[in-house]
Amino acid sequence: MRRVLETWISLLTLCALSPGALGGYGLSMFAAQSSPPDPCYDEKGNPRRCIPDFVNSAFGKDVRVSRTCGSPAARYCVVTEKGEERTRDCHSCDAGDPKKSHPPAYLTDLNNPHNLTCWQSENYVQAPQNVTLTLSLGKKFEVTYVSLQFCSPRPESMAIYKSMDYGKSWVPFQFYSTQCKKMYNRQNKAAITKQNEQEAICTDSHTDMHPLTGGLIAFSTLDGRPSAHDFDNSPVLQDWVTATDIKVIFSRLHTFGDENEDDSELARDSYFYAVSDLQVGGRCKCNGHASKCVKDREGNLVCECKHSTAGPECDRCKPFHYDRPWQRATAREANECVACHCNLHARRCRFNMELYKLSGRRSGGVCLNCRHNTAGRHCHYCKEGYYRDMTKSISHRRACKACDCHPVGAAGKTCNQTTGQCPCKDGVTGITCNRCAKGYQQSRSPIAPCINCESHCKASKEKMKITMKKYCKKDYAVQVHVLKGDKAGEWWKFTVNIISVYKQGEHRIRRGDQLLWVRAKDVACKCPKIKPGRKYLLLGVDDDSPGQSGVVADKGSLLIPWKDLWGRRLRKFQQRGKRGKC
Ligand SMILES: *[C@@H]1O[C@H](CO)[C@@H](O)[C@H](O)[C@H]1NC(C)=O
Ligand SMILES: *[C@@H]1O[C@H](CO)[C@@H](O)[C@H](O)[C@H]1NC(C)=O
Ligand SMILES: *[C@@H]1O[C@H](CO)[C@@H](O)[C@H](O)[C@H]1NC(C)=O
Ligand SMILES: [Ca+2]
Repeated sequence: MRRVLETWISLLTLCALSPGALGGYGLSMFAAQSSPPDPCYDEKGNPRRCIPDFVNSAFGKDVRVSRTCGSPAARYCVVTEKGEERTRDCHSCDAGDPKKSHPPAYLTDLNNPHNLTCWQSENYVQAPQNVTLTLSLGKKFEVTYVSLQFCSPRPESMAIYKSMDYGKSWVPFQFYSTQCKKMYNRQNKAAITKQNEQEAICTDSHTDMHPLTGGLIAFSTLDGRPSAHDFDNSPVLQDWVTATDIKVIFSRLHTFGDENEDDSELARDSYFYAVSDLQVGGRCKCNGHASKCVKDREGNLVCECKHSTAGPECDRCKPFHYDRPWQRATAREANECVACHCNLHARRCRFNMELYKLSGRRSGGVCLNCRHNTAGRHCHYCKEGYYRDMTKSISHRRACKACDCHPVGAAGKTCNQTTGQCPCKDGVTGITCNRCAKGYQQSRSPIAPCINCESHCKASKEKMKITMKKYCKKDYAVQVHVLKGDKAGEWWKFTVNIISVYKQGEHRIRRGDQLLWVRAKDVACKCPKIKPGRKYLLLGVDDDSPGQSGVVADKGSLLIPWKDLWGRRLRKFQQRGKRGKC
């Protein structure tokens, strides 16, 4: 009977929890002789669902029991049936004598059918009859069955509870009673529908009297629950079978009405609970991301997580693998966690649901603290002030180079991210804006470091001829000998000797040494072109000189290398001018 039941339970388990797992485990058993392949990956290395072995997770574990016989030592009698006759076989339970003790350890020791070891409670006739067995599994398991093999008659009323939080709170798994309503306020054998799959039911199916002793109570967690065949897609049932702890409470003995007989003292000696084997069949819960559970450094049982998952149940993604949300593996999809794409420039990232949805549920990772001067969701471009070095891949540590924009020549510090081109001021060129463009002259002005002489000097193009018209237009006309020149900020200050004065305007010009002021810009563009040691004819307009004294020449002035034959011509102009011919 027991063997048949176990087979039935195992089959149910395998069908419900791991479709296809039979084949998988069969394969790995054959391959185990060489290096065992990782069941969490296929031959090509692709991730696939993997599940720890089905085990009796109660085996060898400590069970806390509220009442055990033997302290003090007490008599108990075992009733056996031979045909119609019942006989009593009496012994002593003595916790101090190993041969006569029935400790809780016998609940989960090796179950040898030829030498049954039984835990046993005190004797009871009246209430209180509650006896509690509490078992901690040490971590979350997906429990397929809870079974108890009795040495005594099976209890009349009994409840199985589970905890998912290490014993902080308990929820009922299953009730057994001949009086479901009275004992547990539940209907006998209530129907389970899709709406109440996570509800414990009460049943009297255990009350079969045969055998009187040695009977089995086995609760199959998924039996009769509609979504059991679609376990992968039923979070409700996945939750229902999950437990960290199991508690069994025996609430009423089976007394068969004996307690009313004359020999009640004798009857009392045979009223106790005794169990030879408590089993909790299931798999270490790893959500399809581990094929085994191991002890960690602190001695706690944990899943050996694969598929880039982490946590005691592989119930989250491991750090830096947040490109999509964590999911349980199914038979069809491994649902492995995916690393964020950060081009080797970030060590941390976070998940963003909005981006994930926008990407068509493909990618939602956002890199944090991009290093190596990169920026962006995937650290995939260069941050402000840096540009891509196209000779290196984007994942290279030196993929981004500083813009290095010239402090004077550039209009800003941010260059074009692909070309590295800095924004240059007018007339400035070069990647970093470090030189003047063709046709431009360096001016040393920080505002306009390069000036276009061509347009700047337009007015002084046809300068080499001297006419009466030109003579008339200007305020003054002098012959100068340039002695030396000095830069003075925006200006050049030339010391000149005024040789002759042909014309003058409001500003009086005397012969002899004078200062001649010319804008630096004009000198840079060579309009006028002026060199110390040479003599020039200078025609200009009255302008306020930047110094205390002197004349000003600008781009509108005419500064023409002196030719001796001009002396006579200018005298003529001078006389005509005086006659009012201008
Ligand atoms: C039965 O099991 C008990 C406890 O493990 C042991 O002490 C005893 O020797 C066993 N008896 C036989 C016959 O194997
Ligand atoms: C016995 O256990 C049941 C639950 O199975 C509980 O409701 C009841 O209060 C307990 N009785 C005593 C006396 O502890
Ligand atoms: C950067 O330079 C490239 C190539 O000249 C150009 O296509 C792009 O528009 C520039 N980007 C910016 C922001 O100016
Ligand atoms: Ca045992």
